[in-house]
Amino acid sequence: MTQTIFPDDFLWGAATAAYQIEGSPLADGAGPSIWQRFSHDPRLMAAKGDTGDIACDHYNRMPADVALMKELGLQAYRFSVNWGRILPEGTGRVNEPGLDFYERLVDELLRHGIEPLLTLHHWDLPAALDDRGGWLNRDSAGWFADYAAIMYRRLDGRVKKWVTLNEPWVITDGGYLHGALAPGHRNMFEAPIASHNLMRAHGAAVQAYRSEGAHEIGLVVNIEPKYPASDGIEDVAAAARAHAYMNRQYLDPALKGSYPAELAEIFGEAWPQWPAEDMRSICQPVDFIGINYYTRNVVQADPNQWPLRASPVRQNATHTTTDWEVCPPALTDMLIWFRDTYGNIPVYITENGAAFYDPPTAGPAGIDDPLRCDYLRTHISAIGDAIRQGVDVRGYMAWSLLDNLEWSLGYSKRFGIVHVDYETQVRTPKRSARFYSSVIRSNGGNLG
Ligand code: PNW
Repeated sequence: MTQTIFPDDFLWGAATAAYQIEGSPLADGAGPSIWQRFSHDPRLMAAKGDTGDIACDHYNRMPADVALMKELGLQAYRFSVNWGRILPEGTGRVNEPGLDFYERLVDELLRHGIEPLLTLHHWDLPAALDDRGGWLNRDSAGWFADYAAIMYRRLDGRVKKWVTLNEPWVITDGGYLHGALAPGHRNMFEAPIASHNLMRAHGAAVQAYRSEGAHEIGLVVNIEPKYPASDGIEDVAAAARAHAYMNRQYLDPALKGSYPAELAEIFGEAWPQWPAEDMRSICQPVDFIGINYYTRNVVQADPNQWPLRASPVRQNATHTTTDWEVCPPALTDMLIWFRDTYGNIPVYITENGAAFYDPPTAGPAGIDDPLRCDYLRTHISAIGDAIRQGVDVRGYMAWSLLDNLEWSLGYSKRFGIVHVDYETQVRTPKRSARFYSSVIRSNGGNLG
């Protein structure tokens, strides 16, 4: 038995999101989401024809999927709730069969000794709310807090770890600035408003939790460290802008109550003056921050790049099939930066993983995915390095339990530690799943 730096109660798990795995998006009275609309629109969806209609059919196969989690030895499972299953119109009337599904999921997890981490919103906004302006409507903070309170009342106690939003940066950058993700807008004036309302929604849901719930709640952000391509002041300033835009835009208001000054520089006249009262309502004490880490960026100044005036410089390194550089040491750097900037708030790595091509058929030992095994091993080691330097990391969730719908890129990008055959819905653990099981069994003592 080798030594481990991971605390005894370190939580090892895997993550998914509702629209990416569930299928049956309109079953049992659910209302459509913006992803239902977006994926069915060939003008918007990059992977035309791929939708969440069936996905991994998890909605119908949930008990077997939980049994698989148990077989792999997972201690925790991070999933998200599709808001439109609970409130088909986004507000008002509650749809009991939708609530029942998540209640059954939570009970099944607990019966197997697996701790649920529940994300309230992972991008599938009810379409009915998009019709009222979606995240551009100031009322969205109240809509979200009302929905959140319904979930707290039903599940708090059984669920002890709650996440308000998954990756507000991706929602606004993809959904409102560049249009690659739902709802597919491309508008520099909308992006800051959507971001701000998302953060108001986060703050309102945390406040509602303090009156309804008794356990832990936090925010999940994606962090991508930005390194300047040279020591030149232009590149250094470009990296600082990229860092403020992607990494500090959400953490600063949530944890410090202010936005980075660079945002006004980036957005110019599209950046409003926000009321001080909004900033106070956003900056609510949280119990943890969830960090999703996939890659880093080396950044150079680029006057043609709208609106950041910065662009990434491709490195000579292994890249995943989503073209993300594999760079584990940047994960250690980022965790230390987080602690030094915001204080030693408990952190969960709520997503980390990689899309790689898997061999077309399974061999005798299953599906061999050496690059994904390496990715997991080196990134978990990088977290160990941060813990050794005093960062309070409490858990790790591999992205993803299952191959699934990679949003606008469809089913071609496989992030799963478990392979899904989309014709038969057969699940086959890849070698990375077996490797990860051994990491869990040894509490990270087998990393070498
Ligand atoms: C995350 N980026 O998305 C999401 O939380 C998952 O639903 C998704 O499947 C996973 O990562 C893999 O992509 C991200 O451009 C999308 O930096 C884009 C970025 C980061 C995270």
